[in-house]
Amino acid sequence: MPLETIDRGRIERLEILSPAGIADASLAAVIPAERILEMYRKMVEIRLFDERAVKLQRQGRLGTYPQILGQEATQIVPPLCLRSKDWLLPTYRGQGSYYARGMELRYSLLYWAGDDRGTRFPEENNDMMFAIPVGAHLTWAAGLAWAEKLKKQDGVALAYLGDGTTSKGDFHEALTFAGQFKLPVIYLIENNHWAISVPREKQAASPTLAQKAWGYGARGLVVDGNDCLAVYKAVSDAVAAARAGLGPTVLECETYRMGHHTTADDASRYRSASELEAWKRKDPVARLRRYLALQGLWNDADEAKLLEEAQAMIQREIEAYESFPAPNPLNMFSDNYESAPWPLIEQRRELAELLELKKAHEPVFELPPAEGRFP
Ligand SMILES: Cc1ncc(C[n+]2csc(CCOP(=O)(O)OP(=O)(O)O)c2C)c(N)n1
Repeated sequence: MPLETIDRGRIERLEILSPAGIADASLAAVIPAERILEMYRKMVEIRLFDERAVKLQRQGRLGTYPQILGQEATQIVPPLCLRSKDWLLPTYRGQGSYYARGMELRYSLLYWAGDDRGTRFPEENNDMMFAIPVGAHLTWAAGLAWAEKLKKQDGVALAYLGDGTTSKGDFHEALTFAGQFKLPVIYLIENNHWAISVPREKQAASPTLAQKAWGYGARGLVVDGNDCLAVYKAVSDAVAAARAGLGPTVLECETYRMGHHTTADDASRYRSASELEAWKRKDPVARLRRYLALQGLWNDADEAKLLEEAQAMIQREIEAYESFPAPNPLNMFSDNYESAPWPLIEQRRELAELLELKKAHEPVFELPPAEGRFP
């Protein structure tokens, strides 16, 4: 026969926990109850934080903020499968993943207030700064994973991206490299179904995004991204495969952005209310709570206590954020280069002069407002 089938390919999808909170016992049993409770607590905390952050933005106490409402499982769970020395490369919608790794929420607020002190990660972590340019960090993740391999270390790099970002050249460059060199890297797609106002269907003709992995010699899996147990299993397996030298994995986690793209967006202009309603029924937080209650691990009193403690913690973080002393504008020139190029040295000198002048003429002299803020 002249026509030979070389590979038929398979698309597999992992879901352990049904929206009603019933788990596939054989798969759920491998995750300790303490771990699942930790996921739940952190998801509730980040949801409350997210809600408060939007209010702060509306009150003019924060800059543009990208909500993660609905994506708590993909934010909180994957970092819990990593060691602190593994590399984490989030997108701008990543404050949950930093929080899961122990970053204090006051720094997330500082970041979204446009203050570079907002990138104060815990010392022991290999956390990279938010990637605001979509896709740029995907090749960095491949590079970090390559360095781990060259140094014969067993560190893994986990990079997040959105469904829209799979259309960027960087995604394909990174995967070509990662597949060819069998790198310990995981690309976790938060398929939240929208890239600002562009729907997933317009993003790629392939039925799934995970299957793109095969073309590069990587593994690909579709995961129910609102199912914490499935996300935990999929990421843990991908981490184990990476440490065992089996190369990269692409995980397409199906989830939904329930809020606006950022506080600068209005999703009601391009998205139907019925679509949102359908996804609300698959809410990752409520789903895990149902599971925990059915297992006898959680009740209303536990919930009330958690909410009270979380609100108090968030309030403390907001107060800490708002009592940071004003930043010194000259700091924007620090920590960028080992030896700065001359145009930056010039700009720093000019700004220092301007600040001196401002001090001398305080009430009548104001610096011009900053323009071109993200996005
Ligand atoms: C290189 C680059 N081009 C364009 C933008 C503007 N931009 C910001 S977010 C976004 C859409 C990203 O969608 P997706 O990858 O699905 O991520 P999501 O925000 O939905 O998680 C775009 C085009 C950018 N930040 N960087």
